[in-house]
Amino acid sequence: MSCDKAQVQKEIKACFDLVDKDKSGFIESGEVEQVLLQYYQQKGKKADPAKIKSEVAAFVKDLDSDNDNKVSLKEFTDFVMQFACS
Ligand SMILES: [Ca+2]
Ligand SMILES: [Ca+2]
Repeated sequence: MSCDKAQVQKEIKACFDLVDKDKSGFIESGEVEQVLLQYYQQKGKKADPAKIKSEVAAFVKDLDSDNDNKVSLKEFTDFVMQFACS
């Protein structure tokens, strides 16, 4: 797979904007929970809100390098880039 960084960054931004429903410029844990709940609903699976909450908390903790409990576009991009261009 080729790695066009500009293209990957564009896709990351589009994905970020999709999750950042309130357009605050940050992904908050509540927004990720909404996305996961919607995903489970679409798949017709029963979602366990407590399980989702703990999964999202772990996910945000992983990405949140400055510990403000939300994920900036830069944190999100840095994280995805590790996998996208290796
Ligand atoms: Ca937000
Ligand atoms: Ca952060």
